Amino acid sequence: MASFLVLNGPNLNLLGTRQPEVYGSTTLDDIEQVCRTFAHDRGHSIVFQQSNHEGALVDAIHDARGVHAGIALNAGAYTHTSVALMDAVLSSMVPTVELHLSNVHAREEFRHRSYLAKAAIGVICGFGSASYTLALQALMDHTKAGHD
Ligand code: CA2
Repeated sequence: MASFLVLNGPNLNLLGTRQPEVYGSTTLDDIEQVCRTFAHDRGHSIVFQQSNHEGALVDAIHDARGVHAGIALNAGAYTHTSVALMDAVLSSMVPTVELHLSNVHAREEFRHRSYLAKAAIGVICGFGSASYTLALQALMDHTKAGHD
């Protein structure tokens, strides 16, 4: 049994309440339930967190070392701006999958750049809330394959 951290960045607490045409009507609580069930059904557990603060996200990534087998990270807009989060993922050495609800490559140019992608084992985007379970599946496969 392994534990995985599902970490969410700024404004994702608003999911399901605004801009449903872009982000759908599923709330972050709904996504947490789906992730929890998905992990439990496969004999694993998750810790689910959200913060609007860059430093708190850095702390959560640091604290994951030695505790979680992997991180499913939707860093929201910090994906496109934050060298600090990239450095945190690199220094924690916890396998991390970058994920997004929307297909960032089909959106504005500024969303095409990701600092996190340099540090992540892979990137999943564009599948709505299913991006979360796809990211967890990728982390479980990675862990099972014997990577650290
Ligand atoms: O598609 C994703 O998951 C994003 O990470 C979402 C971020 C965006 O900045 C990234 O480029 C792609 C934005 C999250 C904002 O979520 C909201 C939810 C409801 C209403 C307003 C914003």
